[in-house]
Amino acid sequence: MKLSSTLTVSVALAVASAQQTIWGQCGGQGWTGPTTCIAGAYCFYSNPWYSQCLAGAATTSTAATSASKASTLSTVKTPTASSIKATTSSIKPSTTTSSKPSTTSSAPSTGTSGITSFAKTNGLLFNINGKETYFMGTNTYWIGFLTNNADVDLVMTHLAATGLKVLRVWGFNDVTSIPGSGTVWFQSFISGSSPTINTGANGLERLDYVVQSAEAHGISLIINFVNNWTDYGGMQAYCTYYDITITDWYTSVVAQAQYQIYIAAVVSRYKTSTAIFAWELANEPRCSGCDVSVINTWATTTSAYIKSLDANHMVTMGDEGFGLSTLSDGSYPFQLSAGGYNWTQNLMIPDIDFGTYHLYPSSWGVADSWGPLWIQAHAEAAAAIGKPVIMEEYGSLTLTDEAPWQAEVLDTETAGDMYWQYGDDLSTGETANDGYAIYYGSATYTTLVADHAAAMNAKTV
Ligand SMILES: *[C@@H]1O[C@H](CO)[C@@H](O)[C@H](O)[C@H]1NC(C)=O
Ligand SMILES: CC(=O)N[C@H]1CO[C@H](CO)[C@@H](O)[C@@H]1O
Repeated sequence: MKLSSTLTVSVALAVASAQQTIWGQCGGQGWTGPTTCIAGAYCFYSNPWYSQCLAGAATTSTAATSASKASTLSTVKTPTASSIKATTSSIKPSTTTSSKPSTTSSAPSTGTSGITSFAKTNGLLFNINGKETYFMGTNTYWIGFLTNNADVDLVMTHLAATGLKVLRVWGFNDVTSIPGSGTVWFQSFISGSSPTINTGANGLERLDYVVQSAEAHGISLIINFVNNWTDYGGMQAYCTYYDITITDWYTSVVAQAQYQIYIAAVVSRYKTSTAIFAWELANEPRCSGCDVSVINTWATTTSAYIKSLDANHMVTMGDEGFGLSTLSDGSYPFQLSAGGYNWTQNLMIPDIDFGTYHLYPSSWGVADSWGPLWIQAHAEAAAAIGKPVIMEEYGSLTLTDEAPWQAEVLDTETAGDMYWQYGDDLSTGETANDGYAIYYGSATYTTLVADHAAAMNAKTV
């Protein structure tokens, strides 16, 4: 998911008539409804098919029309740790940062592990902690950026109590200037200095604690290495530093060399940990206007590189699942041009162990009722290749629309589904909400999370 609810406020948006409410649609091809938002909200451009009203104010004074999209996007600021409710009790910055990956494993000491074996595939399913099972999981992109261990433990305790098995977290946090001491960052790209990996107390030690807590609570982690989007730096942080275009990121020798250095730094810390479910190449990689061979070659090279560092763990893409012939109705998400890749072709890469896809109909110009087709298509295509597939992010702003998707997951050979996004009440208040959050303990949490997790865990193998 692209995060957009935590943008820095600077300029108020002019008021107009027929205004859309927060999280409602305010633009996109074919959209005939309101194009301005109520007071206190602004129209945020997501893609050519979808703009959405978000709380706060835009960083430009113009509503996000296609004409203003470039400037809107280029002025978007990276969310700060405080905007994702990091604790105010700051941890001292480490004086030891290193631009080289450590060569020895420095995995945190674990005490009693809740997971005794490495997760692996078994046909179209996974073996998790020694057992073949379907699973439900969720996403907390922010958990590695928290600075309070008790908050991390609280989330893990709640996930385990719910029967959720797999948690996806951001394993990257790229910055272009060094933030204040209480703000977590993992890698810096500062003009005039070498890219630096922060292995200190406000760096990868925060991810260490997530892994340690996951081990103790029996939760498996999917950890990814870079963002397609500019949230937490992303590919754009590399591109600005190396002065290359965004689509060149996948083929640039210098960008790919640093990306691999970063991968090695993270993988070396946890390669012996049974809490790692899989390494993931990127969050929602896309290559606009590129031949499908660009992403396919990058994914082939990178997945082989990860396996050369760590043969214990699975590797997956982290993509949205675009570019699919199976059951295609010709809509935008099925097209190769949507992401600049062929999903089926990528799943055939030997070192990609299972398939991922996401589901956000309202961002893609299709109806929520289209969801089951998307689920069925990926299940059929993955089965033909003989690898498991998971719906690793999904969300509707009408939360109840997700129930038929979950029913379709149960009806198909879909190994797991992971809703976007988990919400909880931490020492610093409620976690981020982009309109899709479902909070632990809420009535919706019972029906859409706890009940579905129980159904997935009980599904006959
Ligand atoms: C995607 O790749 C698969 C496998 O090579 C191929 O069968 C399919 O035709 C491709 N899809 C498109 C739309 O080119
Ligand atoms: C590196 C790259 O291709 N990033 C892409 C992320 O997604 C947006 C939306 O499609 C593209 O514009 C970027 O080029």
